[in-house]
Amino acid sequence: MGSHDKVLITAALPYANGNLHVGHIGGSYLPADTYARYCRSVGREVLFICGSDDHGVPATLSARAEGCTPRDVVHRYHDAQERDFKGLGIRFDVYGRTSSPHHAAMSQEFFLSVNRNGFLEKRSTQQLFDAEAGIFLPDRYVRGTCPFCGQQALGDQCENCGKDQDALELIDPRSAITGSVPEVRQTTHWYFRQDRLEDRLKEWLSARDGWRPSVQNFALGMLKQGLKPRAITRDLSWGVPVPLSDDSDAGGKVLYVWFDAPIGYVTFTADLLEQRGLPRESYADWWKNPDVPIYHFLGEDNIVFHALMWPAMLMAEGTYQLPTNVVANCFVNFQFPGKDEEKMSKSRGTAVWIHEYLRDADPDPLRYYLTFIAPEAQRTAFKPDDLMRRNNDELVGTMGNFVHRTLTFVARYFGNAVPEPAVVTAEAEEMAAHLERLPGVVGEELDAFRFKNAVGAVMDLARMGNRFFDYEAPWRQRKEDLGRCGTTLHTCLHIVKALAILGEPFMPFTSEKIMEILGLHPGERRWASAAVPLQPRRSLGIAEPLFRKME
Ligand code: B3M
Ligand code: ZN
Repeated sequence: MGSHDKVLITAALPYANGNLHVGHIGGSYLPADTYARYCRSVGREVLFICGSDDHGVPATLSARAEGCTPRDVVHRYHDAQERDFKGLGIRFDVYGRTSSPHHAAMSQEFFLSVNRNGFLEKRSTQQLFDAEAGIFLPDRYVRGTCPFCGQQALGDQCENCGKDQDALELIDPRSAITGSVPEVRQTTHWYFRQDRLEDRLKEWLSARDGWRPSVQNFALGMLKQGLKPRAITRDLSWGVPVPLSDDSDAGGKVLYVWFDAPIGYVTFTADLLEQRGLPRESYADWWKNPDVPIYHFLGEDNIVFHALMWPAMLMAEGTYQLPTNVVANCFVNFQFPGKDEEKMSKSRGTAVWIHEYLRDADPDPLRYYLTFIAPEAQRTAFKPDDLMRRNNDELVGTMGNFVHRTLTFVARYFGNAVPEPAVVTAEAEEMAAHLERLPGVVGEELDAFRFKNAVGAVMDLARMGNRFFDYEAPWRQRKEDLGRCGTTLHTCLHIVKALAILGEPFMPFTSEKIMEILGLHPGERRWASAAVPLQPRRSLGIAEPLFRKME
């Protein structure tokens, strides 16, 4: 993969009906932010897009439970989620909301194009109806048993096996609102004829290069089972109104949340460009430009929508580019010491909430740990004792210790200025050669979305730094060979600089502190600059501890 000038990066739009926990962050937002930071560091022009998914059943159900309107719910959680992201250093260029008028207009326009191109069809259909509540029960309004895997599932999708569901096929269905057994009633909906795109989707998906095999195979497997026409409207009042209001059947219908939500990526791009003083229409320079790669980051339950339905929608609309890669992660489970792994769940107290974590701990250790346990190929478990151990051993004990001993030594014995590398040594040359290669090595891992390997290479550098420091023993060199001592510390400072630059996508707050101490100007903070040592005689700032021990 070469370096492109422009890159679009999206992270799945969280439903604005609850707080964020570490599973959400580790699955999509953190890898997306890490990748966006890396791209910016190598000089690509990045738009990193996210915002809240305000529509759909989750907001309506929460509103019912809390006795307020869906709009109240999504406003509250939109702000809370945005705060959590900020607190973790997850830095979107824009954080929009799908309940905005601009988004309704964008989605309606998209719907009408797909209709004009002949991919929509109106059908009369049967649907579950809650007679007690007096409403139809689409999607998550129904719970039941998954006909594929036999586990509890929601009316739109099974969280266990990931298959999407037809609520009518659920075994033993119940209304999520009243718990009553729903009845079947007749209604009319617009169907998206994605089945007509099967061949094109198969051809496109099979030709994808560099996708995680799990994602590609899952999507191809779904295609093999065949795509059915999919209802993309709902009998609800909360959502984007179906834009065919002259049609008698269209009254009181809204778009299916999974039809409007991905279009949110485009709406928010237009919002962002407008904020920057450009016309809204310039979103096309990004979304309809074959030179701009598009990366979608998301959790495993969203694969079907991003690898099949959204590309099908884009094909049907006809003027957009298709995603370059769909970077999906598995779920993060939770594990108490000595107990079994389990799903993160609010009710069982096995979810670690971001706002609670941030009340008494720093963001970088969590970012570091979540990258280390990244569920890139299978589910992994968040273990509080493991987070603590890695923080204390690796961040405090290895990286923090190396940076601190280097900076305090230079402050104490070299007047807090970068020493001259007075003597050429094989050890220092070897380290310089490693540092020359490292930006490319870590970058290659990141461009292949292997975040765990990438952060591992950075932590290995800190370990090498400590070994180098111990081996050279500058406290002895200082008395025996001051020239060589200068070379040692010059090399150690170069390692510190490389740790700051290459570590920035993972631990931005810590990197910022180190870069401040080293006095790096913007040009020197660039990725490639990690290969370049600091200029001798340049004076440094005061060292401060980078990490805190966790109890
Ligand atoms: N809101 C599902 C989720 O939060 C959904 C993602 C939309 S991305 C376009 O898991
Ligand atoms: Zn299932």
